[in-house]
Amino acid sequence: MTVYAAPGTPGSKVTFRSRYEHYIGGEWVAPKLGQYFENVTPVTGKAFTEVGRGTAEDIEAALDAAHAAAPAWGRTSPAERALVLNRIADRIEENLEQIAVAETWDNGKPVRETLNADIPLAVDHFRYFAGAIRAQEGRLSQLDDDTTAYHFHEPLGVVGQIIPWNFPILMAVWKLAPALAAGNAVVLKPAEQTPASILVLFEIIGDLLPPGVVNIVNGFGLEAGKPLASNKRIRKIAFTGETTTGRLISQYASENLIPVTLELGGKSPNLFFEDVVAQDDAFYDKAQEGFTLFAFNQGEVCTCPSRALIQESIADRFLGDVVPRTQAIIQGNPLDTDTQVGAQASTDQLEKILSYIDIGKQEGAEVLTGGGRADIGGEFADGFYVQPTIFRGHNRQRIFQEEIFGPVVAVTTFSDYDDALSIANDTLYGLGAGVWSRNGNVAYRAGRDIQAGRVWVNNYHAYPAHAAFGGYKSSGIGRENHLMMLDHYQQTKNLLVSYSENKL
Ligand code: TXE
Repeated sequence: MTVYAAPGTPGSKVTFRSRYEHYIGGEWVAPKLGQYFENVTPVTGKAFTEVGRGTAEDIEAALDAAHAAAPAWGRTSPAERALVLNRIADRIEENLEQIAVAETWDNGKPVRETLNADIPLAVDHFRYFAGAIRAQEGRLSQLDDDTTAYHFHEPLGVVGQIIPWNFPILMAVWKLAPALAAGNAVVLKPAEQTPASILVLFEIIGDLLPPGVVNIVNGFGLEAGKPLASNKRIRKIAFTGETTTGRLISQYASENLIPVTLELGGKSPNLFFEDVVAQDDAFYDKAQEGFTLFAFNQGEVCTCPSRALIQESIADRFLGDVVPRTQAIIQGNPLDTDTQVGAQASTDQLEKILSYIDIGKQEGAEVLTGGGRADIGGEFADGFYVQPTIFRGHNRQRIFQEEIFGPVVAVTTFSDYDDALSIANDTLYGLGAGVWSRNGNVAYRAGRDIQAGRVWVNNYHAYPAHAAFGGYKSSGIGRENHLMMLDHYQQTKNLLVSYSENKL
């Protein structure tokens, strides 16, 4: 067990500045209107720094810097860009603990996750796209003996990216790595709940990029996000956030006829077929662990397995095993490496989750464990902690249909395969899903029949860089991760060349 010291206290490698400005053109630039907003840590509920409150004027300054940098960056060779991305990955790795603690302090998630998942995955993402861009080739079609069609990949130019607060650094890197690999310059707006950790990251890696290739403007959705997403000077907008906000982003983008990629909400079903309990072995243990992952990252994950569907014949046995297992989850100081569940990212999110817990109770769903705010005590008394909560009810209840985005799972049962699939697909969303079965045919068939972009079969919540991730239905447009992501940040140039002296 290691308990990291709180940032700014003796023994901590992290000292946040008392005030952060925007990062524009490789420099720290004060907001044009001179306004700042407080950044609160969910760990203690106290403000720890203030951050520039961006407006349209700051977005324009960032776009000026991005446009100045884009042509030269776009002309660098894939090998040069790969070198830069690999250097960024190395630098992050060298400063892993510092960045992980900063991320934990900003977001509230346990340091065991930032140290072992968020930041290492960010490192791997830069390395993956460094390799992917070097391996990418154009195409050539031989139309006839004298005529050739060349297909080149070209960057889009300047792109906008809007980031949520649930994985502040990783969600930024999911978007930055492919955009930079493809040769674009970026203006990025972090979420107002978690603006600081990405700025700590750029204090560490900023010098590795030419000035203006990445620009960061903080601020609120309507004040800074909208002027970016609706700007005529971007060639693409990428967004992760709420489905209703995604619709707005799509509207802004349609005005300028630019492409969008959207990663939106989810209400992911996690299906447990009766054969999982056939033996009390490692597989059954793994399946139970797969159930408890609803509390991973405090449930603030767009693919949170927030609906568990259990075959009726095993429901009592399975719940009898997973309820105590959920109760054994260690919740506490996010800076303690033993802690498994930390704090919700913001006071708004805390209130939203608690209100859904009330809704579940009013709807008549049965609380099997949890069901309220968690009392961590001491210096954490004002932090934003919620008990991992299991409800049992039916799929038409609001807690089964609406995204809670907290450590709350709604459990129901199914009779057979068809019943399971009809409940699983009875949702607006289609981002993630889980299937647990020892029967390969059932697992494969369910994986294909569930309407979701990512179905984990006999595992859950793995996010490797080389597996495509994205939503069906109201969960989004486009994909992230995987080399197919490069398509979202490139356009195709076709040169149609005649080598004939006389033939038209
Ligand atoms: O999201 P928003 P919020 C879900 C989750 C959560 C709910 C609300 O259920 O409880 O959304 O969270 C920027 N133009 N997810 O309010 O508003 C905003 O500043 C341009 C799921 O934080 O979508 C922030 O940077 N930008 C999700 C980002 O959009 C705008 C992760 C996300 O904020 C804007 C986060 C506008 N008009 C929340 N309005 C996931 N899929 O993982 C807001 N923003």
